[in-house]
Amino acid sequence: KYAFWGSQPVMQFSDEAKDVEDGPIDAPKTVEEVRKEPYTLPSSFVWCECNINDPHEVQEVYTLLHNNYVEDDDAMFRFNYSPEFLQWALQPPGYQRDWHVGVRVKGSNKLVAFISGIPASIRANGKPVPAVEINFLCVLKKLRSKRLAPVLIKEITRRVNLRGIWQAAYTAGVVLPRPVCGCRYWHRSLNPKKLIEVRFSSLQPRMTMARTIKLYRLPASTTTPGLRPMEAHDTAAVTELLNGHLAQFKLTQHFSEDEVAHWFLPQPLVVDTYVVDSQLAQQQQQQQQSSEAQQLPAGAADAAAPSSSSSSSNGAGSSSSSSSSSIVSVVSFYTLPSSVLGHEEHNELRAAYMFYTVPGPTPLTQLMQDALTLAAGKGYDVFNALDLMDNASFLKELKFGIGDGALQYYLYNWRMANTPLQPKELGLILL
Ligand code: NHW
Ligand code: EN5
Repeated sequence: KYAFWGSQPVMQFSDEAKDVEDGPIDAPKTVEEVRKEPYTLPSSFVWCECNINDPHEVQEVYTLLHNNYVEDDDAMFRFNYSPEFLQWALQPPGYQRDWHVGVRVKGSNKLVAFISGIPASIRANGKPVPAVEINFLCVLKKLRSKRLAPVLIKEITRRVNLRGIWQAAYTAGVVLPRPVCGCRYWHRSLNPKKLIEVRFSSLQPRMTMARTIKLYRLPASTTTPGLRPMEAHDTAAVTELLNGHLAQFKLTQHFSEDEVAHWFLPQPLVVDTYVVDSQLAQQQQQQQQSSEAQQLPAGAADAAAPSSSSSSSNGAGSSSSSSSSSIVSVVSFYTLPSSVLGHEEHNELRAAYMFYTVPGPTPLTQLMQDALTLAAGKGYDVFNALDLMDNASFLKELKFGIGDGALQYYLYNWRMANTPLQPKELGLILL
């Protein structure tokens, strides 16, 4: 068992929690010592670099994943990352083209396998660990169980090591040596009728369809005053809020401003980020009060309206940051549809996945209720979240139900004391 992973610099199940200290597993190496030649593939295949900016090449990666990527345990749904999403996911600041690794068939040139890495500043127990995040490992179904995956993993390791990076973070649905944390997926129905039709969920005993639809109905509009889409000029404020919030978690990521702009500025059908702008909240409150005042008999209006001279602009904003920004909270989600396999009527499930969220002074449950409202309004069928960070505090109240899938978190060439972590100690989200 684990012929490959047993030979890699990863924590092993045999490692005892008590004698583990944080740090690298392999003896430190230099770039000069890294193997210069690519690993050998079976003779009918060749390595390639996938140029994700080229519309044809991103389509090839899209098609490989569309037909061969991750499915649920019953093979009813398969992740269907869009080409636009792949371009976003694979090209953050500092991305390397040679970390978008493909395998093609000699002669036909067909793309049959893929693996990718992107740079990320990981923090483990407060210590910065320069790392890559590995994702989108995929081998064509017809080529499974031929030990191609270990070759892909060794080759991307070599290419990452050639740039002086020695650690990686990755997630998987399967258990390998050795998870740093195990999380569960939770699901919030937005379109219960469709979810039941495609058998993503089932009608609960003693529930009718009509009662189920009513149970999951969301308001037409959000409730948090000052909630609006993030804009480019919010980047510095969001960076400060996000890094400040994430610092409490034992395993997390640290974001530069450029990275925040990349990962959070809204892109339709890729990523959605909303901020709570306390200044806007105050304006909205004043507008509401003055419109309420107009409903009153003449003369009463002056008494009801707040004195507009007291616009000490940064009122509520003072609660969190030293800067002069009025941004106090952040909530975000990304779009990852799944193909519905073998269904007559429906072929796609529209899913939103909770991304990073900073509650600030806004109750997290309220912020997430607004995220659900926004996602429902945009036509998503389901909103998914993991039980990490503070999510356990809202999942049940907001009518999320636990899924049948788990997500394991891993580190390559880094040991962490006192692992596995509890999900609430984990502050890292991979796509
Ligand atoms: S997790 C999603 C992975 N992709 C899929 O599940 C798609 C559908 N499945 C496939 O395409 C997110 C194939 O089944 C794959 C395995 C390609 C998964 N991670 O070639 P063989 C990510 O992308 C081990 C790691 O015969 P196969 C994260 C397995 O335990 N290892 O299998 C990726 C066995 O090793 P063992 C996995 O089914 C992180 C060996 O592969 C794995 O034809 C990668 C068998 O290979 C998985 N998800 O292909 C690690 N699934 O020891 C990055 C199976 O048990 C490490 N295996 O004998 C860091 C690198 C960078 C370091 C930089 C310093
Ligand atoms: C790399 N970034 O298993 C990630 N999904 O629960 C790679 N289940 O959607 C690793 N089986 O529970 C990803 N419905 C690992 C996850 C792979 C995909 C996966 C699970 C996560 C999932 C659904 C459908 C199950 C279909 C049958 C599920 C129940 C939802 C229900 C809603 C109403 C309230 C109760 C729960």
